[in-house]
Amino acid sequence: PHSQTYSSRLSNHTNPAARALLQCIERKRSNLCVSVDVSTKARFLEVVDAVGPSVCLIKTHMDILEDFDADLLEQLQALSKKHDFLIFEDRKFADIGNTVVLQYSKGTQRIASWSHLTNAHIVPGPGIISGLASVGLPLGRGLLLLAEMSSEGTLARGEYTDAAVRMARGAREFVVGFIAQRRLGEEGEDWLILTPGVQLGAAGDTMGQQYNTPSKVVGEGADVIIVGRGVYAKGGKEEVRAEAERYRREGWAAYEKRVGIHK
Ligand code: UP6
Repeated sequence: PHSQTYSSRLSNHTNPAARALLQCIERKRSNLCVSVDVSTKARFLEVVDAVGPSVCLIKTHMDILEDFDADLLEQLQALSKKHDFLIFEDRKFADIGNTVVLQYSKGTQRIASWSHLTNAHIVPGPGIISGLASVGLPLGRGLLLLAEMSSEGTLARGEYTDAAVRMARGAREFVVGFIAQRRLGEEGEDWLILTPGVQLGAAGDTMGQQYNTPSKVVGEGADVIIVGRGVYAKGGKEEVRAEAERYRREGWAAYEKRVGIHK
């Protein structure tokens, strides 16, 4: 998959969310996911509307919103249709199967009802995947496993990362790929690699986050670059829009270089 185009990889995927993501990436010439980590509904919708044209995916942490309500979800879904992007709730599930079933399908957020992709830590073992799959598969959702993290001192490395890949192999129809810093899996396997810790012009923050550039991570195997503060911290709607477009262009150029598309 490393040197294959997004469209040629479509035939490697049966999961509806993975397929929709690959198709959206090609259609919009965007491998950019913006992580909208803001705490008010008004700012959230402003940022999503501003970056919408430039992204294939919007990543949320819905539990950050102080004024979360059903209308916010409706408006997010309307923007996803207007701008043509998918939604990824970065829930990082980490509990036993029975509990994650409830967290994924119920509560105030009912994540499974609106989020095309979500993710999980592998710490509990494969039961977490069976639990989430029991809710998500019938709805056509997809799951990413956290195989690596961007933060300094992460324990998700080496043998842990290998275990994540093995666990994914046991649930291929639902697990579509990984949150990781580089391409994972063997030749002949096709996992979607989504990579956070991406920013132009900053090495990290004061709490352990570590940044790489779009070109670095795409070169290492990222299929989707995840950018948060690099995009939305810039200020007003126009600056945020321009910044998203800058990351989209950078990410796409790095992809064309990786697969050998020369213009
Ligand atoms: N995220 C990471 N690193 C990981 C996994 N997830 O940063 O290994 C998430 C964070 C945040 C976003 O929870 O929502 O990606 C990164 O935001 P930033 O670009 O503002 O640092």
